[in-house]
Amino acid sequence: MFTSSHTWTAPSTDPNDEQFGDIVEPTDLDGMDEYECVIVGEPYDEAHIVGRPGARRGPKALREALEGTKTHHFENGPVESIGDLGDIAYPMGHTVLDAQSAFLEVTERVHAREALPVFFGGDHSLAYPNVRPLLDRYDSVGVINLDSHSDVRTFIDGQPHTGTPFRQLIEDGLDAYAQIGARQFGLSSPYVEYLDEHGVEVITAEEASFDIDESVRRARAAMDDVEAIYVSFDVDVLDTSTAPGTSSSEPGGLRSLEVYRILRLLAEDQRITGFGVYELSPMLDSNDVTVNTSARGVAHFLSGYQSR
Ligand SMILES: [Mn+2]
Repeated sequence: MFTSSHTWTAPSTDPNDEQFGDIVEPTDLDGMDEYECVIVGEPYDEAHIVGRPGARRGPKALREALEGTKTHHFENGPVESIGDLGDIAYPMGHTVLDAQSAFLEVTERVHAREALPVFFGGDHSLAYPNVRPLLDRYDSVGVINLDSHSDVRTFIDGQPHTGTPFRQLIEDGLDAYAQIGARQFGLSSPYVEYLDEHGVEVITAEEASFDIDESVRRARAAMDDVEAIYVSFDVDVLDTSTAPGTSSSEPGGLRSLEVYRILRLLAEDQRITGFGVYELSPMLDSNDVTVNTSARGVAHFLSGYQSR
């Protein structure tokens, strides 16, 4: 079910340094509840019917960047208690529907445990299997998606793809959906109508950049009545200049500092039950800027979560 994909080692030779490579430990389904948060790699990118593949290399790149990142946050202290389940093994060459079902069989077992799953995608079609088990486990569930795209498109040739996961979840009964980072001129009118019809809270990148805390307040307000919240971090929420290493990079996006504050504040919510990073494509990257920026985003989320 899992392949162990990475041996965590800290590159620093200074004995005073503590990096994620020093603290992340391999674990399995039976042992994962010894940790507060557990990494789950998902090296899959075959849902790029629209867009370029390459996100299958995201989990490895995220682990490598994170292991050399120091654990200390000035206000929250050091991040600790992180396990790594390894990667969910799935062969290539199947339909996206089959892939989502196969991932779902594993994510159901991960969500059945107490530790917070931290999914390292992979393309954004994985948000469906990563969130779907929560709909059965809680009375009401909301998603806050940091993304330039809304991902509520219709199927193509009967298949889901990277642009469909939140429509799939809404149709399965997702109670609340908020998007932070939507781009002007990035979405077609029929999809805007769909968002309006389903009461989705859309916070543009411009609004988020203008007032980060107000944007977080709006996203939280949209989650007012839900019992469980999943946060999805599609790295293309970042501006093209900060994040060229992603399939569908969009201009007019957020800076790294803005995304870090949003992630950290959202993670402090007591109802957080899952987190995922998506669409990191190292082959498209320039000087590892997207990889390093995204890994630091993971650190901020973990820090916020552990400060609750
Ligand atoms: Mn996106």
